[in-house]
Amino acid sequence: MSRRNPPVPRRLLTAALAVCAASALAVGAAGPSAAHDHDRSADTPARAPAQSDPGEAAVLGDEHAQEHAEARRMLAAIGDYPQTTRTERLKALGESQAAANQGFDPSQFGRFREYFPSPDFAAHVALLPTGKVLLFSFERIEKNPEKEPAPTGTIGKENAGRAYLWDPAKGTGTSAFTKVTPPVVNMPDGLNQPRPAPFFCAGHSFLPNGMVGVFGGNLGGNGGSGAKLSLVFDPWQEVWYQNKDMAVGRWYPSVVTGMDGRQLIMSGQSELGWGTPTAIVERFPALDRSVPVAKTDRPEGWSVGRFKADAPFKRDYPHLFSLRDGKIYGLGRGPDQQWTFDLNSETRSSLPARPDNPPAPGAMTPPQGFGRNYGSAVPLPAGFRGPDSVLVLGGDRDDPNTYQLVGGQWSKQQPRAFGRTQDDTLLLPDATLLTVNGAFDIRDYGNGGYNPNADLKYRQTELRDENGNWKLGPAQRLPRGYHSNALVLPDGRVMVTGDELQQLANDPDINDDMNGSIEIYEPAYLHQGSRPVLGTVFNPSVGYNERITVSSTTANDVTRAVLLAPTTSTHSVNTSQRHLELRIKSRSSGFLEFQAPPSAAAAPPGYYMLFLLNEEGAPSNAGWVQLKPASGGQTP
Ligand SMILES: [Cu+2]
Repeated sequence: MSRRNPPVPRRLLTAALAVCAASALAVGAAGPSAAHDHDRSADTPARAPAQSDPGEAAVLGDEHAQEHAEARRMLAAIGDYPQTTRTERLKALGESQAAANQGFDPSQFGRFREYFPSPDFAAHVALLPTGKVLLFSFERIEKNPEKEPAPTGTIGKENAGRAYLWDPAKGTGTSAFTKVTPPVVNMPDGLNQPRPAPFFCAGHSFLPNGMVGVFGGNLGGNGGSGAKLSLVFDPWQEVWYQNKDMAVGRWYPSVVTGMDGRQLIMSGQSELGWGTPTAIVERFPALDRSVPVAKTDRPEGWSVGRFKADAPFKRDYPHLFSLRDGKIYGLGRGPDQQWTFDLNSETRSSLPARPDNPPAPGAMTPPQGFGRNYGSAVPLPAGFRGPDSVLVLGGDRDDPNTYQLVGGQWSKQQPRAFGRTQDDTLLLPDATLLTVNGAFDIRDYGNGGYNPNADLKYRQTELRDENGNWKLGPAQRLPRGYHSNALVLPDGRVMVTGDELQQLANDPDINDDMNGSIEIYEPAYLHQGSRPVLGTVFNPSVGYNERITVSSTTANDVTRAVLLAPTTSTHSVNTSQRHLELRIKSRSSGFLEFQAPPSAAAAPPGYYMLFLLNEEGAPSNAGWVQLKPASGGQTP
């Protein structure tokens, strides 16, 4: 727990925050408050009350009439959100980013490089084993970022999904994106209005054949009610398959792939609406089928099965991980909802409560057991045999501490610079961690709800070294909070995307079909000089403990080889990512031989990126390796 090298990062922190305060103000001046003359008084406590209507007050009472008056004033104040505001705001963000990042040496902190339009808001992302990225979300019902843009409350055909593939090999223009519309479904909302499946706010993870199983979504209305949708995206054919509905609707569920290659689906608000999280646990595929292993194993019309134990999370989107002991760890947002699940006995056991900080004085106290907001959690790298611990980071805006669960015990670990929610923390190939994105609250960047003006600190990255110490890094261009995402690309760069509110507020052309944006971050390991070269992976599909042979023109410079699981994430929940070292078994000029992980508990079956690293920590471009299930699969 000792802090080994705090002076440098702390000084940079102070400098960066000084820049931050100034540029946050600059953004405000150039942004909506000037161009848009927009009264955010509803978010400012010390303001004159709106004038209530005496007639209304006589009927409704003073307090209720006052609420109506405030609502009318807010609506009148919102008005239009013109393109000039978006353009000026985005320009100001570029300027404040450049100013904030002047002092950051790329060889120590990495740097943000590219920023380009994307067709999708990308509330959900998945890095596919083809190297392409699946982005999906919803058709917007609103262009004004100060109103709710998602059709969460919409019943009928406007409640629809939308999906795209981005192929990084094709660059950053519109031709690098392909539309992959989800299956057209008729939702059980009584309206008989088929539309592309409203699979946003679902949960997802990978199947052993590289496909993405997506469960739940938005039925529409009741504050967020769950769809029973069960879908699979096939990255090889680039199509969606529809499977048999789940037993229960799920809005905001979590999904994790276990050592058996099956997906466990937990939590989510049921079809009855918000406030009805289901305790039912389901499994895909059901036990009457083998798991899909070959690229041609096509889950279509398959069933989910009921898992015997239940999972009574009081809130949605719990963190789920499969750790080295083969158990599923279910870490709820409430501190007292921490469990393990045994896949063989189908039972649930309790873990100690997480020692979260009590709410700060004056902070709004959430109801008992509600716990953290959305925020990141990561299974920490732990060598050849897979992760045996989880670090819970974000989700409490007042608490910068990080909490590690290892051996069934919680401990406080080194804090980050400040508390943030809606953040994403990635495992990088060199076993360091990167936090990007974040906000004060849901659709709140420090200046009130639905106000896109963001405190610059939430745009600032934070980096954790292998000893667990944190330092602040460069600032991203766009603030990204609720519905933000990030993932490591096979070339080692990091893709940052998501958050429809900010993407709407800063859209360079609101009338084209490019709803979103992507920003690319190059970690410091890409600024260390030459990189190892990975040639051919001779065993692209391999069993546990078997040998993986690769060619490399820099074989003698390779000091480390790692497997990094691809990310699929949403709402700061990323159950897939995982980092394993590989033992180097032999080395000859031009070739390297590694030992695959020992078991499916160490690394669940599926596709992994294989990176070679040199002494400076620079990674090669990744090759893909499929770890085959121990007991066969759908095809021998
Ligand atoms: Cu959502």
